[in-house]
Amino acid sequence: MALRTVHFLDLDPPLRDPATSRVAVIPVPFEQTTSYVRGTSRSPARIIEASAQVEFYDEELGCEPCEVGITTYPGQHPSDWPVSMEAMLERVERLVEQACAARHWPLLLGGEHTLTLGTVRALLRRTPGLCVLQLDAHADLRQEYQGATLNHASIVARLRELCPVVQLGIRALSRQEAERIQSENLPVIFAQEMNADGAWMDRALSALTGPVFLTIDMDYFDPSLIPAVGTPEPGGPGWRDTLVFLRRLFASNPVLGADLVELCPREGDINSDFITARLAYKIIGLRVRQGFAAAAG
Ligand SMILES: [Mn+2]
Repeated sequence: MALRTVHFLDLDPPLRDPATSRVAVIPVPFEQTTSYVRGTSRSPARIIEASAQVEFYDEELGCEPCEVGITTYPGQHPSDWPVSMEAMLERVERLVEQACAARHWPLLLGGEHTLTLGTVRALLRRTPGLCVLQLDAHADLRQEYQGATLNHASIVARLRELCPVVQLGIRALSRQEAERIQSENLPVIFAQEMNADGAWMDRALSALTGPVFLTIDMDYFDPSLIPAVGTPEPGGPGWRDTLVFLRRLFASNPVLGADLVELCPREGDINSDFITARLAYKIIGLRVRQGFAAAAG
């Protein structure tokens, strides 16, 4: 099927002009190491397609965040991308550097979770105190998985070699991962701790030690909300609590970029694609509310 929309929100040219846009949507349709249901490489194109149906007006923010300009980088299709992991990571690194140099706030659409490593490498060069906030059902702390050290199930183990990682919504992990979390006292908030009193939000926010890169594996959400993921895990958080938390995050911490990864679109399920597009725009709106400095940012 030919996709109708190649620009996030299907914006008109003035609102997606790279020269004036403050936000870049960067598609990364890379998939190599997914272990259960495959298909996340189709996700960037499907999210962008669904985004054409998202309202420009944000009812909570009371504005149209797209007025800051949102440019969509090319490369939505898997055939546009290299097949090797290292080449993918190098390209992601270069694109994020390019985005920062052009004063585009980067929002990456995956693709498998490994791409986060390329983004974090690029951002760390500019901001050595960076820390990562991961929303995910899975701890992803395996030293290696299926013979590879660079794998979607090992991504947080690799990120932790570079910078602190705070983990939220975790509810699937191995005994070894659980033991590591305990013995190293890692900042992990399990889904079962995310009670209505909201104390987990304070804990998560106080664990962040510097400017934040936000990575959201879509399997973080309960599969009743987002069924289209490769490895669905029951008992996940919902939309409203997560939005309350993200509002607090953006109100209290500089957020230098974000990615949404591991959506695995399915025929007949438009909810997952649309909700992911909506989340992408919500995150852009929250970033817009933080404000962009006139000269740099
Ligand atoms: Mn996951």
